Amino acid sequence: EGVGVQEYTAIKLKVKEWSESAKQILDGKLPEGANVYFIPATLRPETMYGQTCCFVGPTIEYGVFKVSETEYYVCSARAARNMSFQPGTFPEWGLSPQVAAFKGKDVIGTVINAPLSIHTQGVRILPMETVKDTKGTAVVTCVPSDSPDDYATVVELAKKAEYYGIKKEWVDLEILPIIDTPAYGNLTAKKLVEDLKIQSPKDTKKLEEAKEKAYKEGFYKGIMIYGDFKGRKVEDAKTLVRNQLIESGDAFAYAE
Ligand code: A2H
Repeated sequence: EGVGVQEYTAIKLKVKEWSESAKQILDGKLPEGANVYFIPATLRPETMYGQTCCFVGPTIEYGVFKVSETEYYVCSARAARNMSFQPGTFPEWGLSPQVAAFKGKDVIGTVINAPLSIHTQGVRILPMETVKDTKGTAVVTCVPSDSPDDYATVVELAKKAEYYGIKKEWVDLEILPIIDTPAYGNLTAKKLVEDLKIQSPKDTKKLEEAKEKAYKEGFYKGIMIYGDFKGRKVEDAKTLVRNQLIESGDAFAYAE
């Protein structure tokens, strides 16, 4: 990753309904009325309209960390530690310990609210084998229109829903066109995954290429075709949507 600092936006996805195994693990560990958030780190806040689910690594260990009397965040211990050194996230770190732990697989099926997403009824926590514990918060919000990794994973999950222990309808949500690009149209990730004949999320080399192409084209040549900044360049919309999400309390800055 070099010496540069990566400036992420951490989005607050509020839990609406825990999976059955999560309910058992969390029993008695959270106060009545506590709000718990999964906090994916993203480089593309302007795409949040198109969130269709949120990924965790099934074998990764997550903690539930107390932020205030009423707010708790789900992320890796590594990310929580990083946040404790950044202003504005954990004001009382040290007094606000980890209250619970679970594996990603324990929370599959949990329903969360994804800010700005057109899927306002809520989206599901789903497994992604390629999530890294060493990057961001180890939680990844899924935008299949613009992220080749996300698109390849939802195709795989839909194809083998039973194998992954999920319901097909959890993953089979409408893919919203958000950004139009000269080279790949308005579903950049789908187009690149198909053009490069990417067969699975494990086609790492081809996915690297798709990611690179999607990012360059989307970020530098893309035009927003959805949301409050429709008609604006993606380069400009990124900051505008990020600021909007932070102001509404639905996101915060996270760097590492
Ligand atoms: B991005 P960089 Cl629409 N493991 O957000 C695997 N991937 C992770 C991760 C982890 N622990 N933490 C974050 N990510 C993903 C949106 C998006 C992203 C779009 C298009 C491209 C894209 C929706 N998913 O990233 O290695 C997150 O996915 C392409 C690079 O720090 C995050 O932004 O450069 C991005 O990777 C961070 O990757």
